[in-house]
Parts: sequence; structure tokens; C-alpha cells
Amino acid sequence: MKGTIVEQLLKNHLVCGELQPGEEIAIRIDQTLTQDATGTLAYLQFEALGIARVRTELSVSYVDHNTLQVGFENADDHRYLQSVAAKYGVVFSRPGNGICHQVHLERFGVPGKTLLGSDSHTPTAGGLGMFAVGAGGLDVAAAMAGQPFYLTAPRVVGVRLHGRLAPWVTAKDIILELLRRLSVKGGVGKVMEYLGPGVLTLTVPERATIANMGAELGATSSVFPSDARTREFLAAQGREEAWVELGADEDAEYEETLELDLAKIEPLVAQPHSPDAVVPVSELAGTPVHQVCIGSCTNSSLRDMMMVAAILRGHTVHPDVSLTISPGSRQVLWMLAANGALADLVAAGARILETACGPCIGMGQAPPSEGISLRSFNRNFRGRSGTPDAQVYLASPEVCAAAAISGQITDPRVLGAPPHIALPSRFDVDNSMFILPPEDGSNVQIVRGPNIKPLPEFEPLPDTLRLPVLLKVGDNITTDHIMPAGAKILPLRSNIPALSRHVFEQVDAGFVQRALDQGGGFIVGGDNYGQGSSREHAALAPRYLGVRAVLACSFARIHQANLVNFGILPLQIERATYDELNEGDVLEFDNIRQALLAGKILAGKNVSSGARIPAKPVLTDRQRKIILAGGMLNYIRELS
Ligand code: MIC
Ligand code: SF4
Repeated sequence: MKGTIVEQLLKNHLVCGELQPGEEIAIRIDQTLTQDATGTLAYLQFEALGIARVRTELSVSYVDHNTLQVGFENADDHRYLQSVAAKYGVVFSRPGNGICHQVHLERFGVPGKTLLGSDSHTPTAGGLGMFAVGAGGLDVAAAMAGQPFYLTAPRVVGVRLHGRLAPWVTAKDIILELLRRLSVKGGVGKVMEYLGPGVLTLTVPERATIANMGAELGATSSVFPSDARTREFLAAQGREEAWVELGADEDAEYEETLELDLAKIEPLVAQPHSPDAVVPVSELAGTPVHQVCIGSCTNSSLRDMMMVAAILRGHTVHPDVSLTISPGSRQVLWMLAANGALADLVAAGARILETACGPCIGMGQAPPSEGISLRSFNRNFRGRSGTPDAQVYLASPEVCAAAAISGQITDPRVLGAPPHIALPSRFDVDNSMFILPPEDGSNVQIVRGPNIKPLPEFEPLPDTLRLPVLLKVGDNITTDHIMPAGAKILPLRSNIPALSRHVFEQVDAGFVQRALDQGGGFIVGGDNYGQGSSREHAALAPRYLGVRAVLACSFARIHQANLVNFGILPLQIERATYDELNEGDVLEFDNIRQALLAGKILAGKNVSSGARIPAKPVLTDRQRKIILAGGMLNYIRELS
């Protein structure tokens, strides 16, 4: 990674380790962000660390996920988050202020700084030249406590952009094209660094769309240079003083390079049920659509919303379609209201939702049975929309708007010349929906509702595990499979006993009872186990049910770290071993502690079939100690 932007950013923040791909390094974290669905747990964990005030340059707590208040739970969580922010020195972004990634980009992102967020799309800020990474809440809590963040030094992929996008082709199509080429595991262990003359043709919100969906590649992060366009964006936000220039050295060396001619990209769509099932929109033209949802942290900027309004102007949404619009931030909504674009959206029959994640995480707006939903979002995993048999497609706001009018997937190029969107050089800036913490928070009382339960306690890892395989799943299992979200389950995020009742619910309704009856056990998975979100609940809730190890062919980065943080052993197995294992097999591992200390492969046995189970612990030296302690909180307590 010599001379790359990634190298410069990591070098400037390196606390320990060598910048060699594959080595464990630790970096200083300048800023953190949390959102409400992961934040309650993150702050409960921060409280458990016993630190009086956050030790970052800036920590922000957003409320954007759990905003449907069908019971007291979410509102109680919001109140808890507000009080805990005041007590510990965290800026609180009130519900209604917008989606964390969009708002952070607008108001707080600083080129050259590091950002750790308890949300997998935190790399959105890479569009501004930050080194921004998603992590579990416990890792973010540790960063708020001033501890460095540990990660595997990534391989840096240089993505060289040439030329300019054709009319109706957008930043979303650039990242969909990369997903088409590389797949949802193509970025694992890597950071995507964008370079080349094509970069200057993209504004910061467009770069942010690309960096955002780098998460779908499985990449640790995505980074853009900080250049004249970055300066322009910061100036428009009244923050030009935050600008610093950042670019790769002339002779920067990348582990891999990819060439992308922007002029050759066409409008694309990801088909159900994976963001990498990408085809040209022209192949799907004519497919009837029942719902169109525009927004999410991927595509909810002022430019995106104004483009949609301009396309819809003078039309009425097709009678068979329900169109929802969620602007990414209060700034975006306010500016749409002031410039008249909101009136165009309302006149066309769009259903205007609040500035929040909304349908992206199944917080309302579930599609009809077997409904086809076209969304400008980033994830279309089965069931995530709230309707198990819905078919969710992902595309640019332009493609979505065209379908909202015609009632079918439509190549927007048939609409003639695209509208010209003129953005103002100054945006309307108003910080009044942020609550700044008092200088001294020691007298602030933390408010806890009855749904906020104490953190479960776990014992250290035993030396022998003899337990059944509770479930065997395939490749690319997402955290949405493991720990579903949606309007009914998300309110339980701060109540692990209740939340754990929903583990693997959509995959196997009998899983929870089986885990309880058998006193715990193992999960067997294929490649890229745990891809998708950063929700540590996908580790904590299974651990609560007694899951002690996951045996998989490979793991997604954030989930692997979350498993370790909650004392679940991530064990890598060969495909042949995977093929031989069956649900119900009893597996035995002996002398685990000694083998872990010696860094050895575990020699497990399938008691049911007699076969050997060689299983390699996927752990760094530090993680070995954490897992032996039974999880990160135990480990920190041991140290202090
Ligand atoms: C998501 O998009 O899946 C989420 C909801 O934002 C998650 C976080 C969560 O589960 O709370 C993520 O991306 O990390
Ligand atoms: Fe929210 Fe969706 Fe973005 Fe996750 S992906 S942060 S749920 S808008």
C-alpha cells in the first residue's frame, strides 16, 4: 500500500503493528458515530467500562433506525440515548435530523480523520477522504473510551476511474458494476481506493454513494481523494476550514488495480436477493413493480431527491405503485421544501416519510405479498423488507423514479434528456437539532425504560465442548438471517433475553427452542458467514442461547470480530469438512484452551460419524486472549 491514501491515513493513526496486509494493526480513532439500533448496547457497554467522558475528538449519537414508535420501547431508547450522550460528552442528533451517514457527511466528516461507527455503512464518509470503518458496538464503545481500534491491515485495491458517466447513468451504477464484477465477498480484507481522472467528475455525495455500498462488497472501507470537489462540498456546508488535500503519491503501489471506464457503464439493477445479482436495467424492462422506495444512506442527498422530483414533475405515480420518499437529512428535506421540489413530489403522489432509514430496515412500508419492490437502497436480502416473499430490486433514484411513473422497470434512457439539476453553492445550515453535551455531565441522570435490560454475563471459554450442530446454513449468510431486524424485532435491541427469541427465525423457526433444549451448540456455515450489518446482536443473542462456536468456510470481517467480542469461537473449516457435517451431529473439541494458546488447529471429532473435524481458530493474538476470557468485557475487566 506504499504511497496510497490508505497508507497515509493509516500511518498517521497507527498505534501499533506493521502496515503489511494481513498483519494486525491498531489505529487511533478521531471520531465515532452510533445509531439507535446499535447505540443502546454500545452505550450500555461504554457505561460498563467506567469512563467518565468520551476521549475522542468527536462522538455523535444518531437516532434514525428505530423511529416507528408502536410501543414505548423505541421512545424509551431515544430518551436513554439522549441522557447518556449528555452524561458522557456525546453530541446527540435528535430523531428527525436524518440518517447518520448522510448527516455525518454534511456536518462532521473531515478529510484525513478516522471514523469508527456502529453501523456497517460508516465507510460512506470515505467519500470525503476519511478512513471510516464499521464495527460492533463494543468496539465503538472501546474507541469512545480512548482505546485504539484493532483491524487487519487491508490490501488496497486501486480503482481507476476514466472518462465520464453517460446521461442517466449514476454513481449507483458504478458501485453496482463493481458488485457485478467482484461479488459480495470480492472486497473482504480489502480497502477500495478510488483514483484517476474520473474521480473529479463525481461530487462528494456521489462518491459517498459508492463508498457506502463498498460495504456490500465486504470491503473494510472505501476511500476517495480529498480534492477541489471535496473543498466545494465542505464550503457549501459552511465548513471549508475542515478541508485538507489528500491524494495518492504519483508512484503509489496497489496490491491490485481495476480499470473502470465510466462512459461504458449503463444503468444497472440488482435482482433479488443479493446486491451482487446485477444486470442491465434493459434486461428487466417491463417487469411490473408494486412499490418504489427512494432514500436510505446510499441515495438520499439533495441532488438525488431533486433529480427524482424533476423526473416526477407533472406526472402522477402509477396506480399500481406505492412510492415512498425518505430524504436523507433534515437539511435535504428543508431545502427541498424551500426550493419547491417537495411540492413536485407531493403533487405526483409520493408518500413522504420522515428522514430516517425507514423501509430500508423494514421499519414500516413492508411490500405486499409476493410484491415487487424497487428501491434506491443498498441491501435486498430476503425478508429484510418485512415481507418474506417480496422480491426486492436495487437501482439508482433515476431508475426508481422512472418505474414509479410507468409501473414497471424502465430504462430511464427512454425518457429523453435527463433534467439538469443545479445545486446551490451554499446549503442551508442549521445545527439546532443537535444537542451538545454540557461541559460537565457528572450530574446528568441516565433515564432507563423497562425494556432496557442489563448486559448478559458470560463465563470464560471451557476446555472441552461437546455439543450438537444446531443448524447448518449455506454461503453468504447475512446478519439479517441470523438476527432479523424490522419493525417488530428492532425495538428489542436493548433487551437481549427477548431479542434472542428471534435468532434465525426466518431460516428455521425451530432454532431457538432447539438451542434451549440442547443447552447450546454449534452453527455450521459456508463462505462469507455473517456478511452485511455490524449488529453485534447477531453474535450476542446466539451466545445468550448457548452457541459456543461457528464453524464456517470463511467469515465476514465485522461479524468475526463480534463473535470474538461475545466469546463465540470462529472456526474455519475446509469445504470437505463442511460437506460432511450435518445438523444434529454431536461434535467434541478437547484441550481447547491449550490449543488456542499454542496457536494450533483444533482437532475436533464428530462423535456421531466418527470423522475428524480439523478446525482453525480465526483469531489474532489479541483475540485469542479475548475469547479465552469469554469475551471482550471480561477481558477488559481482567486487564484492569
Ligand atoms: C443495516 O443496514 O443492516 C443496519 C440496520 O444499518 C445495520 C445496523 C443494525 O443492524 O442496527 C448495519 O448496517 O450495520
Ligand atoms: Fe439505515 Fe439502511 Fe443505511 Fe442501514 S443501510 S444505515 S438501515 S439507511
